[in-house]
Amino acid sequence: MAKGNNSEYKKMIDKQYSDLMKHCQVQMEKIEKDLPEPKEDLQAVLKEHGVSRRDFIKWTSAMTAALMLPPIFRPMVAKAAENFSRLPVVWLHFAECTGCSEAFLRSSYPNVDDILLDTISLEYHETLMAASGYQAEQNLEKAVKDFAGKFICVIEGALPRGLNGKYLTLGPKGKTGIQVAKEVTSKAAAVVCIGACSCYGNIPAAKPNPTDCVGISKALGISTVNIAGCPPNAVNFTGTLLHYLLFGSLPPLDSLGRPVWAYGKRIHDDCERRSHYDASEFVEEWGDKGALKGWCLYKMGCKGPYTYANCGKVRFNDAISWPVMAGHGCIGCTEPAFWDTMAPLEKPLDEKTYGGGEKTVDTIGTVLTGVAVAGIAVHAVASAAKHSGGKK
Ligand code: FSX
Ligand code: SF4
Ligand code: F3S
Repeated sequence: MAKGNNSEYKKMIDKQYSDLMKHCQVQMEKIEKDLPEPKEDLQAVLKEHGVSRRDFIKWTSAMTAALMLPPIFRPMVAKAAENFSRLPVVWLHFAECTGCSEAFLRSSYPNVDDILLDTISLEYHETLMAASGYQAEQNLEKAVKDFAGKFICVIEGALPRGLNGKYLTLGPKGKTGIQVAKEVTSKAAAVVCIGACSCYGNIPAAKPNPTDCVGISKALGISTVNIAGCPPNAVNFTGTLLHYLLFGSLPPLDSLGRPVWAYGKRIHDDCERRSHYDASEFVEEWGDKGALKGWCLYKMGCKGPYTYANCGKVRFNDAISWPVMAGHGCIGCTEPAFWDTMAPLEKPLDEKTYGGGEKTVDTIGTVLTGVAVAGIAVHAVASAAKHSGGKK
């Protein structure tokens, strides 16, 4: 590129970032005006858990990069984290195993993301609250009324549609899950689905699906942000809420409702065993010499080539490990209907359907990438006009 063009380009980028920064400052002032005072002093809570200022700064750098923002946004990310406990959250549970809440809340060595989740202003959460029966129902009604249009509705679990929704009833009045979900989501600022069950139906919807379970978006006909995974990674949830606090809007989503910053690439693209895949070095049997050497798990059924998520980058349990690092292939848990479409989980997919095993796996991946990218582009146009988790 000619020198003149270079400086024009730099000017354009600088202008874009300075506009984005101004937008971010306006949004954060608005949030400070509109939302209740922080319930917790984050710096004090971090200190209590032994997280140093240095660790927090390191975390803001990593989160800023993960959200695809330049380093000048680090102080804003830190400020958004300090505002985390201002955001009122109503957390609903439907058909699921509660593994998502468990995964988020039971960390023996909590990192900044876990601590942020601890400070969240939970106005209602069936697993954690002491109230039950009529009192619980009143708490829910009060939270929805007091924070109408301002709270984030987080949902775990699928909704059964069979028997007019009666496979799942809740509370002393015996409301169906569908009724409760409609009442609450219609008053929320945004709906965030946690886990593959609320996103796409998952295990409760696996064949033969006798209760006709589906994900929230499909059951209610609304747009949802889908933090996919069974269970998902806490980082992908905290990052999405931080984006909301920073910009007053949800992050761009792919065609399946997943935030692009977290689900924009395939497991296969960020995998530490990828060089072995490229060199055709495969584990052929559990515990063989390839397994000992950390070779590729494709022939043991790894579905990384068909799965979009950042597990290899952010890992789990304070970034200690992730499925492929632990020695088992990815089972595709961030993809819709993976129990049915990715089975058998420890064998490569049917070659007739998917066209010829590992030789063509990248062609399939490229085709799938093309579909997802087209979805992202369509969503970007739609979300520019809408920019919230409201009705379709
Ligand atoms: Fe589903 Fe979550 Fe898997 Fe379990 O709530 S995503 S079955 S880990 O618990 O919904
Ligand atoms: Fe990694 Fe699985 Fe891809 Fe092999 S097939 S490189 S183990 S993601
Ligand atoms: Fe799920 Fe595969 Fe990640 S199984 S946790 S998407 S590595």
